[in-house]
Amino acid sequence: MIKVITYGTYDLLHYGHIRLLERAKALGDYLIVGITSDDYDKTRGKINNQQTLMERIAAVEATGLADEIVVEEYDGQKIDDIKRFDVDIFTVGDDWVGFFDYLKEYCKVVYLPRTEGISSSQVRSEKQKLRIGLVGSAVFRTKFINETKVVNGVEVLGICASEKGTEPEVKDLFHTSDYDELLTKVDAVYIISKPEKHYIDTKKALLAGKHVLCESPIAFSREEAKELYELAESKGLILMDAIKTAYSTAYARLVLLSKTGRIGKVVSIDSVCTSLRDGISIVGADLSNKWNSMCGWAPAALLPVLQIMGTNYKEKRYCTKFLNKKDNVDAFTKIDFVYDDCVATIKVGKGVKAEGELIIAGTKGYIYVPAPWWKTDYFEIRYENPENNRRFFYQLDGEGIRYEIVVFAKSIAQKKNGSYVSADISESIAQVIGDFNNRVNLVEI
Ligand code: C2G
Repeated sequence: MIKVITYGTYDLLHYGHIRLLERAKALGDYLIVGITSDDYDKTRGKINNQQTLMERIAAVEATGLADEIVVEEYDGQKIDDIKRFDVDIFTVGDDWVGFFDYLKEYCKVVYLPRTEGISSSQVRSEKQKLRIGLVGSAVFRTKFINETKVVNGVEVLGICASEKGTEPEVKDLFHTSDYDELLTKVDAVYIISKPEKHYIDTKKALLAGKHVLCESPIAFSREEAKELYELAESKGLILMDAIKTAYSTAYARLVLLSKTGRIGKVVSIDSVCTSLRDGISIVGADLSNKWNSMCGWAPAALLPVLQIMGTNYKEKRYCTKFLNKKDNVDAFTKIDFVYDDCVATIKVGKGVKAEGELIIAGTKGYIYVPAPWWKTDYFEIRYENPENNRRFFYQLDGEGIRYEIVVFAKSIAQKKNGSYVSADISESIAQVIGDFNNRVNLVEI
């Protein structure tokens, strides 16, 4: 019996895939089809899959061409599979010609002509592109625009700069200072205006029927944030709080791990986020276009606390060192949270530098995420006995921003909010910022 193996993603299975499978099957008597896992595709830079692994498997199964299906999860697995299944022929489309010659050591390698004129990207892009407008200061603009370029089905159409930016104008985009004009031309906006404008900018976009991805905090009080989510819901629109850290696979996995009991019961979280590069502590710095430490860092620093311990803390206390109290510019803020059976501390600073690590302490061990933890691809679980320690690595591209854009676009397409930052957490963040602004339980140092 001649055994043939072939691999692919098979997203939105089309005629090109089916023809490939038919010819692969015809090369022998038994066809094994390897289908890439979602995680493996992420590491290969394929982040746009419209279908989950299970949906892709079901589609290949339905062709009736595969005698056996395996999931491809890691680089080098093809060698393992070929040996394991005693495969005679490996085959794949000739868009890969030469790439898999290393398999010739293990079996025959056949590159089949690719079917012209059809591809998953084409099927995806036949749907109308999501047109996004950017609103506000220029700080994150270039990064965001570059990240949209690697996501299928979205395009940045224009920019509304109501505040002066520090970066050169981005070419080929339409620029306006009139927000209403921008809103008439796009399907969705990404809001990066100054934090005090987030609420009003978001509300305006929602009232105009546009989907919103807004940098955190989306408002300065829980009530305002809640109002925005309710407004979005009532109009069938997607509102997402943009915290890129939530979309780092390593971060998402460590949050899940913390809930499985691997480190016992979580008792304490220390989350530190600082940076000096904004220069807000330089004497004479123009603070008009800068975010304070709380708005710049607290949403990210709070994320693990609220996602792991929940939003029902009993008490919180702020200690702040102000640079300029009148304009609410803090050089450093430390917040202590007390829950029924656990505690957390976050430290944020743009005028103070500290090690940006995250430590989640439990009764059996702790999770350690080295600096800068908010854009991490790596963490460890550490125990009393170091022999039991475990290390975890998950590829992170574009600091999580591209995955965030993918989720935003998918949520809009499927009319279902898939944000990794729930409304409850987003509202809680707005409250923590609001209470700071109102000096609730705040000690100045
Ligand atoms: N294909 C084809 N004609 C097309 C499109 C795809 O013959 N118009 C073939 C590809 O060459 C591949 C298979 O269909 O052999 C599956 O394609 P994809 O789902 O795009 O998978 P791919 O990214 O090519 O992954 O480990 C995975 C493999 O490297 C292939």
